[in-house]
Amino acid sequence: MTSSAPHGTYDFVIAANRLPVDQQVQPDGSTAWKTSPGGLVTAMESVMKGREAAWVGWAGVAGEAPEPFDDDTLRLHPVPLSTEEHNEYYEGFSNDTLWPLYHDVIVPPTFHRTWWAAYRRVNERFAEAVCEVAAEGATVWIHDYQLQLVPAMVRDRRPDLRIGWFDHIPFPPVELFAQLPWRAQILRGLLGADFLGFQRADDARNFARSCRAVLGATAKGEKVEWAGSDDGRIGAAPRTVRAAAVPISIDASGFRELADSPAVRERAQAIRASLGDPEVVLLGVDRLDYTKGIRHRLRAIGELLEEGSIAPPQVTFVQVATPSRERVEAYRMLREQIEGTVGRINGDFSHLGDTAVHYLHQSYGREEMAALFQVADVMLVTPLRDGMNLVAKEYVTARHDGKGALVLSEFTGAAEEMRNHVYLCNPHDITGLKETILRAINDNPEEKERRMKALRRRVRTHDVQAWASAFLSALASAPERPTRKEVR
Ligand code: ADQ
Repeated sequence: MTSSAPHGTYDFVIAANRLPVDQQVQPDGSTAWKTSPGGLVTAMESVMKGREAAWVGWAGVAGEAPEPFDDDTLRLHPVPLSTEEHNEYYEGFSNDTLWPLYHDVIVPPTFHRTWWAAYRRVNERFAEAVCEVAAEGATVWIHDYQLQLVPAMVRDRRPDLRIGWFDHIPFPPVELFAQLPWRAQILRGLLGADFLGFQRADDARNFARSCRAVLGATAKGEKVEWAGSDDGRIGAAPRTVRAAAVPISIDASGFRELADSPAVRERAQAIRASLGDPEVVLLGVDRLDYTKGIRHRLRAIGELLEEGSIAPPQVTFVQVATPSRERVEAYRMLREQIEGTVGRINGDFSHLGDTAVHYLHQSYGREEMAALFQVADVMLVTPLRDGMNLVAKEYVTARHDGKGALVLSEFTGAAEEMRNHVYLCNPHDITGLKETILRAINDNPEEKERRMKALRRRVRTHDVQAWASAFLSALASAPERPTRKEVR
């Protein structure tokens, strides 16, 4: 198929809000790019081998974008965002409209027409950049909720491309999604893809049901068919797409190797000693986000301390809360609430030298995270809603000693895969959560090891490399399912 837009030379193009690099200031004052470590980068490395690949994304600095440049074998193509666009498209529409709406409206979403206008404009810019770098017939993989209009915007310009989109966060039930004033435009934007990947089958079904209810599309099994529209707006052409679950994972072998290193083992011992060698360490590690259920967790911990079911120095709780989206009001309020609660708990239940809750509002390197996981006798992953939750998968991968126990919320994508071997909880049920935490502490060691072994096997065999190739096989054969042979 031919089209009029100019073509690039890259046969594999990734589009994500952020480029996988950060600008760093060198000691001499000059700046250099440093690859940001992360599962997505590792996953992409595994599928980019032997391909001419480009990554389109924002470089993380508002204002003029740097010229496209090469990082090893990957072409990086920065998309500029002004400060105002960053405020309206990213912090506004992405993080204060879509994020709360897609996470069960835990806080109310904010709807502003100016934010929507910025979202559309920035999505358009991403689409133009994708078309500029993509070769004839290239495969394009678009990531996440910040770029939901890009699939149709790219297809309108370049029908020769094979377009996939992956949703890292939940897709809400239509009863909530329908609140969005721009719901039809978002669905039309997404239907520009050939394949839409979700964390859970329920997310894919929510999407299909929304297409039916909002656009009048038909949905049979994993296929969504839309007759199109003659209004000439973005994404007007008839479409048949496939929407299905492809749960994301972590670079299990890389993380296992790191966690198994002598340096990390030593660090884990040092951390345990610095906590006063407690009998039981409870750990939570989350971005400081209202979706992660940190307030509910603290409530449960506070009550357990009050009842005397747990007490320092024998039992201590470490909560790492990674700084996040600090310019969005809901996040500022959450931080105040959490820090107030931690202060009250420690005021009531800590003694000199024995802290009930260790609260760390900081970011750490991978080694430190792996060491912390090894110290955690019980890991508390209790979000109110979470697309997947990679911390759960990292925790079990770090436990090369086969010990530890994972308390996991049923409202995470991870629970779909891990529910049979975790200590499953409903974080809204504080009494139930307390019981589950105590069960995870007190269960017999053989039972814990049996569970941990099964969890470790699951993550080892379903790692991020397997995720990326499953996604690409699904994309290549969409709207049909790939045959067994096609799944690499
Ligand atoms: P997040 O909401 O960011 O991701 P999660 O999946 O848990 O949630 O990933 C967090 C990552 O950050 C983990 O790799 C973790 O180790 C790391 N991290 C957390 N705290 C840290 C700290 N203090 N220092 C250093 N690293 C820290 C979104 C969705 C999830 C989905 C992922 C991937 O919200 O549901 O699982 O994308 O699709």
